[in-house]
Amino acid sequence: GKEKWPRGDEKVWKEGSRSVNTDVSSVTKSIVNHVQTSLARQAYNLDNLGAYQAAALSVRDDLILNWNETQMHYTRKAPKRAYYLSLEFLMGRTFDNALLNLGLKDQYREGVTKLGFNMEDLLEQERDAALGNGGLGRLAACYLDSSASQELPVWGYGLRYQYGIFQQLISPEGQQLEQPDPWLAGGENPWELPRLDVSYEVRFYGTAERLPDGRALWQGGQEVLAVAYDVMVPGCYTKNTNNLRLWESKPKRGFDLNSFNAGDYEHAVESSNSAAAITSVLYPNDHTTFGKELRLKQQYFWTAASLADIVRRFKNIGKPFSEFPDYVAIQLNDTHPTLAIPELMRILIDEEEIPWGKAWDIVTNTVFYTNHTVLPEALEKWPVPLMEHLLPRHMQIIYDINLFFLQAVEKKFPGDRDRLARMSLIEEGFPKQVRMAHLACIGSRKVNGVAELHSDLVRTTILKDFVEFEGQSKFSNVTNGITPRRWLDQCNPELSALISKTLKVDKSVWLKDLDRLKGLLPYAEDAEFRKEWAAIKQRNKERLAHHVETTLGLTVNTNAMFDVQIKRLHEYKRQTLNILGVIHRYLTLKQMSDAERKKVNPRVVFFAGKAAPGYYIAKLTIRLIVNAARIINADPDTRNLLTVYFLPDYSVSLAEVLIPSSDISQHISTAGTEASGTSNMKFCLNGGLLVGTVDGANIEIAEAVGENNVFFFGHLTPAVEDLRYQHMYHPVPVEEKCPALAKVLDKISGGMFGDGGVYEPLLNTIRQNDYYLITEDFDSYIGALEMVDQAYLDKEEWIKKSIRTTANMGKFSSDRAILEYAESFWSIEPVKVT
Ligand code: CGF
Repeated sequence: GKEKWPRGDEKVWKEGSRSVNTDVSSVTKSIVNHVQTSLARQAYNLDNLGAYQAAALSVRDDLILNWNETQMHYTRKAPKRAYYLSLEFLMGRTFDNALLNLGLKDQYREGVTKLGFNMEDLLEQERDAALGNGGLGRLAACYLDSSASQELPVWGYGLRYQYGIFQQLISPEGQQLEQPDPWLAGGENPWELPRLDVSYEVRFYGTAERLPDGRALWQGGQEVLAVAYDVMVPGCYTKNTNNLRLWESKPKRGFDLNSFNAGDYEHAVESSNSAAAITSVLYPNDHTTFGKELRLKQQYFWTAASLADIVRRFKNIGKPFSEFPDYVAIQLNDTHPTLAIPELMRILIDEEEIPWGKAWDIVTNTVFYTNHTVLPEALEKWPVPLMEHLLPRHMQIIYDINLFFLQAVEKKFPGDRDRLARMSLIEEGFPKQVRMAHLACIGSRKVNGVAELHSDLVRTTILKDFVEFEGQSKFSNVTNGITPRRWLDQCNPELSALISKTLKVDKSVWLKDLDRLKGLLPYAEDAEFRKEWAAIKQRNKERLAHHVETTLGLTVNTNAMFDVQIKRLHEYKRQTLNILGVIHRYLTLKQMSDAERKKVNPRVVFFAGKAAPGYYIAKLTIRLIVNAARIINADPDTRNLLTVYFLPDYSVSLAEVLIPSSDISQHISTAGTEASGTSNMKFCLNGGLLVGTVDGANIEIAEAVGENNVFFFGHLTPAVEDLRYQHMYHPVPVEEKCPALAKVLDKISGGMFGDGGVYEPLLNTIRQNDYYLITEDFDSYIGALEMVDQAYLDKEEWIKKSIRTTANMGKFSSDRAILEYAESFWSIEPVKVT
């Protein structure tokens, strides 16, 4: 039945309420209104930044309307919801994305033009929200976009860091320098709603006293406040606008009055600083954990606030806790939020007075865990003494979980002490450590990896014992995906338009049903279509060249093949292999006659990516790239044929310009080390071909687009362990194993790119035990690049490959991935806002 109007005159309310601005004149009115009132400015003194801010505020109004309606609708319907807990959300810019998802880009472009501005200039004003390191954080952002677009009731929970990932500068010597990214310093962030009324107290330290009834009393220590900031996440061509709730830490009472009275002003200010410090900075490490107390504090602060919020929302529905898993699914993005498991146990047992067994049932039916890496250095462990100190009650709960768990293991495998030691939540040693992946695994209903090969490796290596104990069915795979909204429609508008025109389908349809791209396949045979396709690639190259020219003052040869490797700097990703390959190419070119050189296809190699500030070898790789580029680009013999650029400060926005321009991109990790990779998908979706190892999602991409459209090389995963063993016990010098590589290394040592001594530590990683198998894969890598050159000579055939690649990328939409999570894990359904 119709709800009773809550207050006042319904008619007056209805007359006063507005709807989303959909025509140009209401858009311009709204922008002008924001210029005059929100910004207190006028046409006379309005610059691009001001115009962007006013336009953003205008879109923000629209988002708020949809967001409000969506949240109200979800509350009324009370469906089962899923919560995506991620310490990183690498959102990038919002303005363009919001306009496209709302279907308002054209109206805004026209409106902004009428007001005397250029849309592209305004888009450039926005600063990236860079609250993530790389793939894991960007995946979370894609999943939010897909959840909203598929009208799924999903919320994200994260932290509102004051400082996102550092800004990368490159010194003249080629050193990476880091600068803080105070992304909020510009004032208001139009894409978030501060919810100062939504806050929770979070406790650290203190004592936990066990009570006879199984509960415990945790008291004392430090209490801080978690305050909510809501980021609106618009779906594509739907009203559904989901929520990303980010927590900011605040001191509980602002200042400690007792300290003031005691004349201890400094102490009072200090404690407020220490509360604020919790969410001040994103840790800039991808794949390494350092056991820093502040990082553990961040993890607990965020999981505790999120769970308090989730439990409160559940209680509002008025159902008994036994039904909690029917209303709530919690996805752990990696082990970072694993404390959600003991925290939910603590809430259920200590606060809701639910007995242990029932509480454990609730937890293990609610929580799901995604693993993103099998690299040993990335598997999170926390020292027991630190846990005991910071979270005394949680440590008790972890010990109890471990006790029950090991009893069950012992029952199934009597007397197998090695197995117990391997599976325990506690790793023996000095100090003892809590193994977070084990805790995440046994506390979850399902565990998944992020690509087929990776999920197999999870099952057969790091969690093998757990599969033997709990059975196969708990362990599965969800191959990662990317949102075609940002990674095609937004970053490559011309290609998007060509696709709509060719398929004769509106983009609102195919962008949400990406398998429709298959309809492009017959057009690979159409010469006219190929011409259009190639022309768009060419214009995207020019767009990148223009960007490089305006930001770095460098001229790029747009007639060359664009060869791109952009990702975090890491030994396993082997940017080193790439730059050594580039130097090999340079040496080969140098030896050629003029006549031979005439036959060579020009190539421009782009690198971009950040290294963790403490990762010495990765930083040396950057230095080698920059210095090699300096010498190579200046050589008149070769510079028409080979140039190299390291583009500083890689970001989502830079990726949006780089990806559509690439002819070929490199995904060349040592087999078995890259869990999935997601930029590989972005390049292929934009018609770039891929050179790569048989690793991560490369394998599934090749299955989808056809192996003849991918350039594979290198040893396969099963060989890797054996090769490493040989390197350890039967080393063969590089000169013998791979003379071509040895020559390259000698040139570097000999000072071709500046003082060779600088690079010795990097070169020694290859000469000594070569853990990432560069010597083993070098020849086949060079072979693969030659195949690329060969294939590129036949332009028409290359374009066909490019078209077929895009056409077959439907599987890699994050819509497919999120629907797999929704259906097979979370059991949630779309709730459309009408
Ligand atoms: O997660 C990664 C990425 N570096 O953030 N991992 N972690 N941890 C993997 O290495 C990538 O292969 C993967 O694509 C990404 C998202 O699952």
